Amino acid sequence: MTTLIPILGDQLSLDLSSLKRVGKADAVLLMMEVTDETGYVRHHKKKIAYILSAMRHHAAALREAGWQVDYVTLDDPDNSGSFTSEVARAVERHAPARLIVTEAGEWRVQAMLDSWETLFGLPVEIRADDRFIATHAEFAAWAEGRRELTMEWFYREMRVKTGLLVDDKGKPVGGKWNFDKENRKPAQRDLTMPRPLSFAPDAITRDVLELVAARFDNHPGTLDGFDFAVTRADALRQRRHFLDHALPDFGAYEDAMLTDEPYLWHSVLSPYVNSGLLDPLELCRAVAERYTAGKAPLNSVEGYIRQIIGWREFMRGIYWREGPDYVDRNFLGHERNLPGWYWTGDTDMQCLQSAIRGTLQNAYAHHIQRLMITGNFALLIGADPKQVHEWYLEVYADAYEWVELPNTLGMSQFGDGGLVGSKPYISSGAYINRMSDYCGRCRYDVGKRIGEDACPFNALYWDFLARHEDKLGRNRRLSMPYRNWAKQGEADRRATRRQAKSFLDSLDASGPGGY
Ligand code: FAD
Ligand code: DLZ
Ligand code: SF4
Repeated sequence: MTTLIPILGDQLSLDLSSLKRVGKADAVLLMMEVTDETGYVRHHKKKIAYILSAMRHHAAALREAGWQVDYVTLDDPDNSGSFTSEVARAVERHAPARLIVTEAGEWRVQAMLDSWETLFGLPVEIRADDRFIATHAEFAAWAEGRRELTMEWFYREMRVKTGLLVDDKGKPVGGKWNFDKENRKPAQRDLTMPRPLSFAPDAITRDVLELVAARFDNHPGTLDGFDFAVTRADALRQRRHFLDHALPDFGAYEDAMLTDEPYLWHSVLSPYVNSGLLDPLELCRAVAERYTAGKAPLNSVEGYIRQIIGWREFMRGIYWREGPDYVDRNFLGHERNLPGWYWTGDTDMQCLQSAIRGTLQNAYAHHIQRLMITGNFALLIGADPKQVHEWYLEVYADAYEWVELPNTLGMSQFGDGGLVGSKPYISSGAYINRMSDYCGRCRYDVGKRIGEDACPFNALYWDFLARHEDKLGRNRRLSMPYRNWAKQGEADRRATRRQAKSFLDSLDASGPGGY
């Protein structure tokens, strides 16, 4: 009795739930490179190269572990282009008695999985993805009846559930659950700064790079310098390198930004965690051990673990709880096109130029660049949140809708009206100047609000608050800036709004966005 087990591109884990309690001799594993997946947005070239190469290496690892793998490449002339049509062909080839599959990471693909039983007239067992810490039911039960869904409360439950940094009385190690206040230092350029490891492409990766160069030339980003880990062994090397060299200062410099330093003390592990090469809980345990061994301070270790068992799990919970229509929310009614230079980095605003050029080069930007540079600017100009979402989904190697959408539409663009974040993440130039070295290199003057050389973030910040006073004026967390705005003289307020309008007009005049 053959069992057909489709393995999707973000299910690259040897102990995936669909592989448990299945006899290797009776199973065929199906992996599919399909144009539906490579083309549902214009993924960055490096993102496609990473996923296809990691898939091919994973197929080899599965075979080595004794599984039979049926692998369909993108350039197979018979490739029919979608998960469903490829499973249909595989059903013809292998005549399975049943299918087992681990649930998909997003609504779009889950709908395909849900249709298979009827379509193929075979039993289809869809198993929960146990690489996550909270089940869907656990998140739903936690959220049920709460007026506000606050990540911090959810995170504490995940700390207790996993036992990470919790003592034997259920209390947080160090006496506090959260050390975020210690994690807001600006960084200085330093010759001893850590750098992620670089992995030279092997023959499999070189084949993939050739394929991607030929087929996805019109996608954003570059393939130059592709050096991702594409196997679990190399992803583990990257993990070890992070633990040894960057974790101790991760916390202190978590929010810092420096020109031409795309990685700072970040782990750069998200592509590996999200596609399955690294297990999130195993990673958190390795991080916690560094604290126990006295090799990394608590603010760094707690901060890192919070990102994974707190934010990452919370975002997944929100994504599945809110349903497939979440993507259409637009609480602030924003409709502006993203400027075309989001796909080139050709702007003289140094902060945006640095974040976008780094993104196009590396398919990576660290969190505070995503949130407080590209996200902040898009929100201040009133960009259409769906366009912003598609941009983030395209350009980052770690972007899958379940994690990208709540981060972008929810946390960054306030499109859900405050479900993910209790206030919009906006700032004027002052915050960017405090946390980075961008402003000193910029043609704009961060100290000015009015004038040809005034930092655009300054007028845009106040204009945003003024434009949305009806929706945001009663938000307790914005009472200070609204009081401050009210105190500014009428003439100053008018001048600020005129300055913002002329900047926004010039953006609109520069033509439609899009790649
Ligand atoms: P580190 O700073 O080293 O953090 C450690 C790990 O924590 C990350 O690898 C990641 O797994 C997790 N993490 C940290 N913050 C978050 C968060 N807010 N949500 C979920 N996980 C988190 N992350 C993605 O994995 N995919 C995305 O598509 C994505 N889109 C984002 C879009 C926007 C607008 C914003 C503001 C954030 C987004 N994030 C996304 C979250 C975060 O920016 C990235 O996880 C992080 O930058 C990845 O780099 P790193 O591995 O060096 O992270
Ligand atoms: C993102 C992506 C890309 C670019 N290509 C493939 C592919 O060819 N085959 C595949 O199995 N997966 C790919 N993926 C990842 C899938 O989109 C991802 O597994 C789904 O989003 C899961 O919901
Ligand atoms: Fe960005 Fe303004 Fe600073 Fe220039 S001055 S880098 S636009 S914040």
